[in-house]
Amino acid sequence: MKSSILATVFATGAFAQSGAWGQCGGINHSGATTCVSGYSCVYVNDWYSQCQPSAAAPTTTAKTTTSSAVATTLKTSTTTTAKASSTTSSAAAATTSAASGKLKWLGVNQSGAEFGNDVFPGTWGKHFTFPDNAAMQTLIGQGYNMFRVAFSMERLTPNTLTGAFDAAYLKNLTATVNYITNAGAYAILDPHNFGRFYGNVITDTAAFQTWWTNVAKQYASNSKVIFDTNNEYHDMDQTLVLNLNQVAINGIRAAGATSQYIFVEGNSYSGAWTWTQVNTNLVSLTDPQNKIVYEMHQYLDSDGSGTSATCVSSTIGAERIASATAWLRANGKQGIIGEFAGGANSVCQAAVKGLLDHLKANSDVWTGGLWWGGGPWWGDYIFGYEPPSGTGYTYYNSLLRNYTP
Ligand SMILES: *[C@@H]1O[C@H](CO)[C@@H](O)[C@H](O)[C@H]1NC(C)=O
Ligand SMILES: *[C@@H]1O[C@H](CO)[C@@H](O)[C@H](O)[C@H]1NC(C)=O
Ligand SMILES: CC(=O)N[C@H]1CO[C@H](CO)[C@@H](O)[C@@H]1O
Repeated sequence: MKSSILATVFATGAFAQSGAWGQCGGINHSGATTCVSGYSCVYVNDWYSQCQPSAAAPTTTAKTTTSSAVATTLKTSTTTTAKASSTTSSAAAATTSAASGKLKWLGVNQSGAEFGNDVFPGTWGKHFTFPDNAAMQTLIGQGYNMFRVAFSMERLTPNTLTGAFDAAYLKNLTATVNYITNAGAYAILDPHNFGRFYGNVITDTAAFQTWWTNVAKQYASNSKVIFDTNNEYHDMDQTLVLNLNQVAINGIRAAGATSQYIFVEGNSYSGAWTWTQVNTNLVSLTDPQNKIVYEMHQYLDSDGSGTSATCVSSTIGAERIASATAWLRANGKQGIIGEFAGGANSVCQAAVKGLLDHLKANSDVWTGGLWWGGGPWWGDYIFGYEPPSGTGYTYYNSLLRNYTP
């Protein structure tokens, strides 16, 4: 489904100059090879060249200033300055350069509380469960410092978006969150809802803002909680995705939760590889606390869906996120790969290593990544990361440990 979106976008550019962040070259690219005024065609990888702001444009200076301001809260500004000045020379160069930076976060998605999403409210222990504290403790012992806790909005607020909490579900969710943060790690609250409530796209932005105010009030005093506005918006109006993210930020800050990071997600399943074709309008999101992190997801199978253990190539990891790296840097933003994975085989292993090396080499804009996925009910799932015997954990832990903060 992602490839058809790409085909459409590329086809429309066939007889014109490519616009800002549009494709302008690459193997089999049949569209425009020149860019609109103020943008230059920059090689990203063999399959993809992109219209990026021209080096000498005055906007570059302004963007660098923004990036330094963001960096104050996240990273040293020296790293940012060095990286920012080389932005337009080549995003691909960073792919092959030494992975010298340091990730702020490396962690694992935790599934369970969102399972059984065809049965609401469902039964604890049958349709859904919560993450296993002992398994997370094992991962923390290995150096991981972040968990993304998936849950279902329908189970937390069963009646309406603005309605009361289910006290038992909230209690269990909060117990998981507190376990993680008391152990010194970060807990991401991930309403795993794809921008929908009981299957319907959320269009009532006022209600969504209230939902977030109510939820954030529960966690306002815990600075190790991170709010993720929603998992993987898809097939939605692009302005609606912008608005839902913005009212979530507004609602969270209105709750008095002012110390926490907020992860925003994009349309088209928040894919990093399509970000610059789909989600560029999200650049205008604002946060009075300046703690927005752009959460993108990236799988390495042919359609990017994360449903196959076969990776496209040993270099696909870095290639698929390179254009997002350039976008983050040019706009002075911070990002995280909130979901990534590969099958237990040597091609995927090289691709995952390439992705992590790219994150590290570009740690002025990338804060880290989260493997998909952990949780007690994955069984022999191809990407399962539950200690001690999960397929992904046994194959990838020795590699990922090299990247823990
Ligand atoms: C380019 O197009 C040709 C002919 O359609 C095809 O055989 C080839 O696989 C394509 N290459 C890539 C990299 O997509
Ligand atoms: C919460 O967890 C307890 C076990 O700790 C379980 O008995 C209960 O059913 C759970 N309730 C919900 C709604 O998750
Ligand atoms: C790639 C992948 O595993 N995606 C998962 C995202 O989360 C939902 C809900 O847990 C799963 O059904 C998907 O398989």
